[in-house]
Amino acid sequence: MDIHTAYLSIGSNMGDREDNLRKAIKILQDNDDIEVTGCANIYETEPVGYDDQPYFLNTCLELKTTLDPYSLLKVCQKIESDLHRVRLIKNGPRTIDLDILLYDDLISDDPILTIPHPRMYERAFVLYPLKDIMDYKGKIPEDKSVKLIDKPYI
Ligand code: X6L
Ligand code: MG
Ligand code: MG
Repeated sequence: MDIHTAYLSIGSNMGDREDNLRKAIKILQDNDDIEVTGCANIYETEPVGYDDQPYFLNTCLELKTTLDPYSLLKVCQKIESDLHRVRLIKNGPRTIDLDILLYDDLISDDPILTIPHPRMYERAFVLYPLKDIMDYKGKIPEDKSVKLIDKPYI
């Protein structure tokens, strides 16, 4: 079975945000088809897309996986439902959000799963953690909406 490299963005802005991130990472680590090979710092970030909601904690992960992109998406969606994500407001608060940013060098414009993630290169809350775990060649603009949470992680 081929082993693929994927990068995920994770975010939470409801309940115990850090615990939600950790629970999601633990579920991924416990999946026999996934190995978590990189874990970025945690950042506290201003909400984007819908202003009237709490600040997020965001991070990114590097995975090695035998799953194809759609099976990986299913795993992410199951984690969102297991951690009680409820969709009330578009772009609104959520206990957990897992987005597939990159999968090898795949380019897919399928509306169900667009890879690379269509807005990732504009979002400081994605780029700051991502640059912790991959050698990102692009320039990352300074952005005061993203603050490193300076403490040991896992
Ligand atoms: C105009 C219209 C401008 C829509 C921006 C931006 C929509 C971001 C959705 C937008 C627009 C999104 C997070 C977040 C969201 C997160 C932080 C999204 C989906 N998720 N803000 N906002 N962290 N800081 O994980 O990314 S909603
Ligand atoms: Mg998202
Ligand atoms: Mg999402």
